[in-house]
Amino acid sequence: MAHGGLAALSGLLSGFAALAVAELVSAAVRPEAGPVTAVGGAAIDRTPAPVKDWAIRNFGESDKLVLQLGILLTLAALGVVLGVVALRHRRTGSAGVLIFGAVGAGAAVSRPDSTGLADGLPSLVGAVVGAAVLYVLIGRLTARRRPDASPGAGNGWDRRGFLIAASAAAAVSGGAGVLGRTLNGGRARDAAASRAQVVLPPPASPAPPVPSGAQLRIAGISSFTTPSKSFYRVDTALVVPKVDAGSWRLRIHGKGVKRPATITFQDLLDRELIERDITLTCVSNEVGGPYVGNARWIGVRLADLLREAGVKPPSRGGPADQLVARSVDGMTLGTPVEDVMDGRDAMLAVGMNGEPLSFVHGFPVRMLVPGLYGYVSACKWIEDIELTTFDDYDPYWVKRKWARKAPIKTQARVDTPKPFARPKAGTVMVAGVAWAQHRGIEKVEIRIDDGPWRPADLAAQDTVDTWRQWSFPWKATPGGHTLTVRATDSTGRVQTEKRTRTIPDGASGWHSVVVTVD
Ligand SMILES: Nc1nc2c(c(=O)[nH]1)N[C@H]1C(S)=C(S)[C@@H](COP(=O)(O)O)O[C@H]1N2
Ligand SMILES: [Mo]
Repeated sequence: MAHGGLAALSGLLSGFAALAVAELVSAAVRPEAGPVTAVGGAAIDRTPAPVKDWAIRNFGESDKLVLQLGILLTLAALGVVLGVVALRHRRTGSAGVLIFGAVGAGAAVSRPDSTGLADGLPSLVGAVVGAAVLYVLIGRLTARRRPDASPGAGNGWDRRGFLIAASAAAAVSGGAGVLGRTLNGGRARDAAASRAQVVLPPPASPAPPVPSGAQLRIAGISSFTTPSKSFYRVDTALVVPKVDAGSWRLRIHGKGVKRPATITFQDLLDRELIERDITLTCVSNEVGGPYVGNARWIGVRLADLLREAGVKPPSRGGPADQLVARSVDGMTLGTPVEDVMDGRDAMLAVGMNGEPLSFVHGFPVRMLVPGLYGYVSACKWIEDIELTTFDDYDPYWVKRKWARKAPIKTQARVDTPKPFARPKAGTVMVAGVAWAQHRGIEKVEIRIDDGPWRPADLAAQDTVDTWRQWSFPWKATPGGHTLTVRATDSTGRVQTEKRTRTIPDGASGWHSVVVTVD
């Protein structure tokens, strides 16, 4: 191999050593303080909303995997470049490694969930080791052959010395990386064990059974209750937080809190639990999009906890109009105190579809407020509730130009037929779901091409906080057709035709599907 190639390999090995050592050190500090997680998190926070939307649209829920791969590929490319640079300027190459380590450390220390300067250690120690590896390897590559060198030595360089050093660097880094991974996995294993031990008590206030007529028997329609495994996931967490329920605490404090409280997971289970069907929707959901799901949640009424802490809603003279929920990964979400305390089933959920929350959906505890988009209400991995005002504090998404308040907009979606389907002429079942959480769906209408609006058949309504299925037996005639749907909520308001983007407060407009009837 030419020297240039070996120098590039040295750069790669240097990067590998840096990451592996960082992984090991992060086990002693915090797994989230590792450079890839920290830089990735910082990148997510700085990504402009349109790019984020684009990433979600193109990569869906693999967006985080794509980002991590991107970071690793970038680091590999940088390693190659630094290796080649080091061949001519040995110190500069190593200094480059140190500079990237400093960038990683800076990112780690400034993460919202950072615990201080210690979070910079994984990147720094990793970079020092990476820089040393590069320095030594390039030293072997550029060393002069000693006069008594064996015939196996290359043209003027210490081939044997290089091979030994390179193999040693690879082996030791590999070992450090595996050990770091294993140690970092320990916390996750404790959290998984704590989840396995959770037994959800029966709710004091069970949800009424889902009416049998709420689920239509039509192929291709969304199931009324979304199985937890296929429930959409939207969050900024590169690494899913693994929280041990045994050491979990929730603090309630802030403006107008007469009796600040710290609550354990067991405290929650010991209280009266409510069970409710609630349809959750993401503000990033496009018209017709997939980021909506309905589950049966079990948890504690949030308003009760707030009242016990002495909190009053603004309408009764309370000084705080915004509740800021904070998660273990530093996310902040702001919810109107009035909405949480107006009698709706706002809850701290501990269970989803009959099981403890899964890690991706917020174990051990998350917030839910029927009627509000997730980004202003549904804090996962919650650990802190602060009563404040909208004037005093802007949470994460509001800092990024999303609206302070965001009730869910009325929407209807055609689930079947799918876009560009080719159904046969005759009766074709058009069906889907409509939602207007906390108001309820009163009517759904269908329009074929430019024809008149005709009422769809509504499935039974579960509650006003859930979506509602609908269907329409369409006498399909051959040719291309556009099927458009719109809903009316129970206040009598018809879903607006006006198309808006998702930012700042949710997409509006009618969903339509184009099909060709054979
Ligand atoms: N900690 C945390 N909670 C969060 C988020 C997040 O990024 N971090 N995203 C919110 C958004 S935008 C939505 S739509 C819901 C999605 O919840 P799900 O992933 O369980 O469907 O979680 C909310 N809670
Ligand atoms: Mo969301």
